[in-house]
Amino acid sequence: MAVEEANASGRLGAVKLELLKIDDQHNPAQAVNAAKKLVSDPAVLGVIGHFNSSCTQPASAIYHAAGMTQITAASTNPALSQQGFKTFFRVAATDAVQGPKGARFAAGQLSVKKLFIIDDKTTYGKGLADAFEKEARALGIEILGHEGITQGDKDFNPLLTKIKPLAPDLIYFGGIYPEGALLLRQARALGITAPFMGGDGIATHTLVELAGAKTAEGTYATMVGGDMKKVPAAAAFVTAYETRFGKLGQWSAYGYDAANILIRAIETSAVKDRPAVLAAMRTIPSFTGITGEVVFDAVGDNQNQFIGIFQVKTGELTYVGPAE
Ligand code: ABU
Repeated sequence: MAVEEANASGRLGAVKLELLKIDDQHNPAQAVNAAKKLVSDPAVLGVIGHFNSSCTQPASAIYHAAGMTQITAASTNPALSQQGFKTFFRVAATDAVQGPKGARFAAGQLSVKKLFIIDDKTTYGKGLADAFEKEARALGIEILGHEGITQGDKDFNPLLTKIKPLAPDLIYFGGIYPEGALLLRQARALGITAPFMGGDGIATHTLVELAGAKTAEGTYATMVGGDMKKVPAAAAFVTAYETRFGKLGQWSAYGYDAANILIRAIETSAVKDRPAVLAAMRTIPSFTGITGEVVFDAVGDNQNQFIGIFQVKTGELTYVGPAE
């Protein structure tokens, strides 16, 4: 939508932007292949991506070597911006903020005293779960256990059977919605009634679709943003998006803002080349997007580190409020 709007506006003169789409299949090796393919084409001026932190990490080294601007809308592992890559930018908040804020919500609003942590052993999932655990411990929550699962696995019954007699007040999951939905379904089938919570990896209506509305009911998730449907500046985008693609994805507005920032840099560079686009990125002190004010710091992170709390209520992922 951002590319189409830029082309329709004529703001790039006679130039028409072309959007190339590559799927890294949430596989780090495929992400490297995708990155190599993109940098090999001199017409490619920048990248919006990747989604998974475990894909962004190896791909970002390739973009850095090629001097190509990369803006991720969703990869939240804090180490990504600590690699010394001046080509790296992100509009989402990081898990160094998301994890502790989730723990504070669990201790405060949910009065959790003991919990069990599961992560998917990925750069994102383990990083988020570790950040959550550190703050939870500091707040006096008893950690009954912290175990890893493997992405793609389907049977979590052995782990859940071990968790059940521990009777946690909460099960926290650092991971993504496919495994999150399976964990929920299998936990409820075993009679585990403890509330379930995770980060932005499960903060999507797809979790509800995969787990089933009844099973997902009550699940909490932090999200690197708030309720886009209540943001006046996002109203036109939300309506146009949902008319065209269906339900708004949790990261859709972040992808739109990331694309518009890159387009602004391309415009500022007079559509010259990668070094000019990268230099133009540094001249954008702040960008008023539909997700709010995007202000990049020296390492490419957005200084706006807003985290929202969501909960599945009557089958809908519903905004609860800002996380403190
Ligand atoms: N931030 C959630 C999903 C993407 C990632 O960071 O791996």
